Amino acid sequence: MKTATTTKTTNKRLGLLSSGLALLLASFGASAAGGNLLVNGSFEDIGGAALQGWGGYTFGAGYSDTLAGWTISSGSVDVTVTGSAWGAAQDGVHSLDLNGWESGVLSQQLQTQIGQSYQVSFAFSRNASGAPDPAIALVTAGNAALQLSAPNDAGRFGSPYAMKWEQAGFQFTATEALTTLSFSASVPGNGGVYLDAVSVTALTAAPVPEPESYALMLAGLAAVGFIARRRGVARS
Ligand SMILES: [Ca+2]
Repeated sequence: MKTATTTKTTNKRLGLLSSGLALLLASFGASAAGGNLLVNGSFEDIGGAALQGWGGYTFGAGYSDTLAGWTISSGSVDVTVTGSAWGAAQDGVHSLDLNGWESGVLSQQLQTQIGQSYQVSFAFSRNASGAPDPAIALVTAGNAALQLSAPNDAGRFGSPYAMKWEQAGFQFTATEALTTLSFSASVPGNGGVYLDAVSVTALTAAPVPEPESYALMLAGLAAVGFIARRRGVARS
């Protein structure tokens, strides 16, 4: 009888202790989530955009179609389709020329955590049929920036119908609760830097836990302290 009672009490204590630890792990695990924070980073969602006469889709000021997740604050951008006469995507079937009918500025606002570091990654190429040499674009996020230069060298970026892609990226640390990732074409005309598979991911857990994490940690410690006290009382 006594043995059975003791076992039951111990299980209850272990249950309380493990639920406290589970809360602790859950609260810290949430801040280290590593998914892509961008919407439509691969430009696969073109909504109900109308196919243009040149064989792709144009988005921007003066065009009725909108590109899910993204803002085109200046000029226009083109989305081209693998299998058409324009472009061969690096991911999925769509990729984006930062120069639509003219140089474009493409951006997306992200919810970020101040002090948290993030990785920006993407594939880039160039419009091999018409872009200036080199095609140039500026990428910014928070206080970090990267200039992309895609020269028309010996097939490095392939042909208009079979583009070759290169990987690029950089890191930034958020200083605001909202951070804007922006791609700006730096060359005139209707051909420029191509983009695909854009992602932003959190690099590590935030260095400073949120207040609710502290609360959970204290609750966990209190539970441990309570169990220790109970054991002390039982022994004496
Ligand atoms: Ca794509």
